[in-house]
Amino acid sequence: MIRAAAVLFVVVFGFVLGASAQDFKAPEAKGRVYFKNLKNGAEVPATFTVEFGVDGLRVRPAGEDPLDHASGHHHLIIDGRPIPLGQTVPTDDKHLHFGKGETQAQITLPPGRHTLTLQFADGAHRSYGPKWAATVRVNVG
Ligand SMILES: [Cu+2]
Repeated sequence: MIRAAAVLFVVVFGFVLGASAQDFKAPEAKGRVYFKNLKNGAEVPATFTVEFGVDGLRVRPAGEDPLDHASGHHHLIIDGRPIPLGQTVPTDDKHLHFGKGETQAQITLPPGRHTLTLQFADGAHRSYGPKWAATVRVNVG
């Protein structure tokens, strides 16, 4: 049993390591990501729902196949910038991953002006770059 677990660990870990930089490819599809329910300059309450849209790529849970670059998952970046192509999206309170394939989220922001950036990335969280990002300014009342 222990041996089986060790073998499984090597296989899984090796697969994750195997999906390294040289395997990264930008999507060939044409399309875009966009905020479905927010326009630039939108006035929003402190807690609000953000709906994520993508055309041209499929939404797929993270980790299923990091080499499938016809799919990926959404990330929401608060008061930041798009992540350069191929770079891993950080995980912190300003970089939210929606690795279950979520297409919307409820977030809470402090009052004032903020930017929200939607960033699409592959199953290993490697960014598809500014071409697959969208940014809106919001004003939290
Ligand atoms: Cu991610």
